[in-house]
Amino acid sequence: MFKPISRRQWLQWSGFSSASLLLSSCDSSLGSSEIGKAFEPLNQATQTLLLSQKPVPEFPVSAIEPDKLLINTFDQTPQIDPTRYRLHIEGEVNHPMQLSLADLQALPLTSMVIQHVCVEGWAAIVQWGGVRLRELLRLAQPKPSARYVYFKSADGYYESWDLASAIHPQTLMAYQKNGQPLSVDNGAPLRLASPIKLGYKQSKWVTQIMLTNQLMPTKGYWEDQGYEWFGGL
Ligand SMILES: Nc1nc2c(c(=O)[nH]1)N[C@H]1C(S)=C(S)[C@@H](COP(=O)(O)O)O[C@H]1N2
Ligand SMILES: [Mo]
Repeated sequence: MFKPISRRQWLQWSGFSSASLLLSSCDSSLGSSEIGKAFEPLNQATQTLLLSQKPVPEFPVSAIEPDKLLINTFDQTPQIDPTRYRLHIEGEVNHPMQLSLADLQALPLTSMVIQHVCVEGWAAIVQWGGVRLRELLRLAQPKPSARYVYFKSADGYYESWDLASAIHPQTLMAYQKNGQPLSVDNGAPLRLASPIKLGYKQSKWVTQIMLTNQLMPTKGYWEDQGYEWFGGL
């Protein structure tokens, strides 16, 4: 059942090789033709998954709890120069990409007020603003073989999600919190935010999104120490 990952896949994921980036015709800025692809469907299997997704009810802006979101970082806040920042999208996609912050901010902005729940015993109602991960994947065009989405962060954190949760309409790559630019401690320039997963699934400082056809032996920073993988809410 479980197939060991290929060397190439592992190298891509662990970031020891940039060969995949060099081989792909990716550009650091989105041309108008790339933007046009945002209106193309995802692949057929993924498109079918979309039909099964119900939005989670959101809270009014008045319910935001600005002091309740605690900074929770396993190690140290990484240093990222926002002008040099690139989000890499690769793996089982037809169009590997590198997106700058300007590229991301040129895409449709979605805002939502949801509850963030940390298994350490706290929760906070937060407003997140950003681009739907679904839109980014639409640009990258997942191959039919894509089933999982790995997120790599600048502090060494890593996570993996099932594809259905990744393309949920309320799964965002956020760059705003409570109507302001995201603070560095909260994951700037870009973090995951979604009302369907526990706090530890919501990677901060995401630099790489890699689609895979299987779950690898390393599933997530906390999962590899015993936390449950799906982490659903
Ligand atoms: N890169 C990275 N992302 C991370 C973490 C981390 O240590 N590193 N901690 C996770 C946990 S356990 C929680 S509860 C939330 C906390 O987000 P916050 O610090 O913005 O409140 O981030 C999640 N994402
Ligand atoms: Mo957490």
